[in-house]
Amino acid sequence: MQNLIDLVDKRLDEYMPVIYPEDIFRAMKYTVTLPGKRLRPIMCLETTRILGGNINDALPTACAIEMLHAQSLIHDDLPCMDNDDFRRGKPSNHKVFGEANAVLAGDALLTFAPQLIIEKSDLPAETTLKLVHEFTKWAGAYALIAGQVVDIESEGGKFVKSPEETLNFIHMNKTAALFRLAVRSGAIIANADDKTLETFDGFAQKFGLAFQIYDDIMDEISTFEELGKTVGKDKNSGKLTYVSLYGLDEAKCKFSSLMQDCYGIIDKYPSEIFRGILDKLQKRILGE
Ligand code: GRG
Repeated sequence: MQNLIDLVDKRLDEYMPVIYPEDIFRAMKYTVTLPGKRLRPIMCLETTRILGGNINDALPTACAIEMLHAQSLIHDDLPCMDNDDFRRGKPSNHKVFGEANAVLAGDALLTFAPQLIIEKSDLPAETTLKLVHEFTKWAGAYALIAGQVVDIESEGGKFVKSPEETLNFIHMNKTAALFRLAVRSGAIIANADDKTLETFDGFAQKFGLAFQIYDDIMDEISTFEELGKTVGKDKNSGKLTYVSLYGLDEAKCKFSSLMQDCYGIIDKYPSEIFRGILDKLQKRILGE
């Protein structure tokens, strides 16, 4: 796992030289290179590997997905959104570079990421086109952005659908979307057939939901030191989360059930990495 993280970190650094005007490149690199878990790029690389592809072919896309994730974190932390002063254990992007540069750094990452897939992937044109299509699909208004919009709406008490449906919509779009992007991209790079791609997509949907429940529970039970961001924020802002809707115990049950589904799917593949990720999350929440 650490080898893959190092590989991704090295590439992320290489892909973003700081040139004039330096402020924008510094702001972009700041959040991207802070120590995150790198779950999405690792899941992209590992999907490619276990499906018989070459992880070198997947590195530009894996890094592009981490840039998209960093972009979403930068914008999520802005005062007009979640208004969080800390991220990955350090002051949020806008706290260091100012709001204008943080907005621009997010925009720049969002546009630079697909550019990277096109310029650095040494893959057949049709594969690259599929990757850019996946990227734009999951980053856009029909997925990630939709999740964030409904998240913000729900915080203000606006519900068009039931709270259960609203929560599911938020989690599927705000969180599961990027895990789906990661494994679908990995499968496309490995030239997987449609059935295999759908199997991995199904895994990512379950994992994404489980991961957001994990995130919701951690907001309740964890510390700033462990999370690297303000804790207890969801509760204080009246956010709709699994914990606020169902309570801590029910949230843990739902998490556990989704994790079992994830193990069931991934057990068919020889992957220490996927199992390691599941084990780590499960141990932290359920202690087993
Ligand atoms: C695409 C234009 C455009 C906007 C994005 C701001 C926004 C719209 C979406 C926010 C999405 C968001 C912040 C979802 C939270 C998902 C989540 C659980 C993040 C934490 O992921 P970790 O724990 O973070 O993997 P690290 O720091 O470890 O990478």
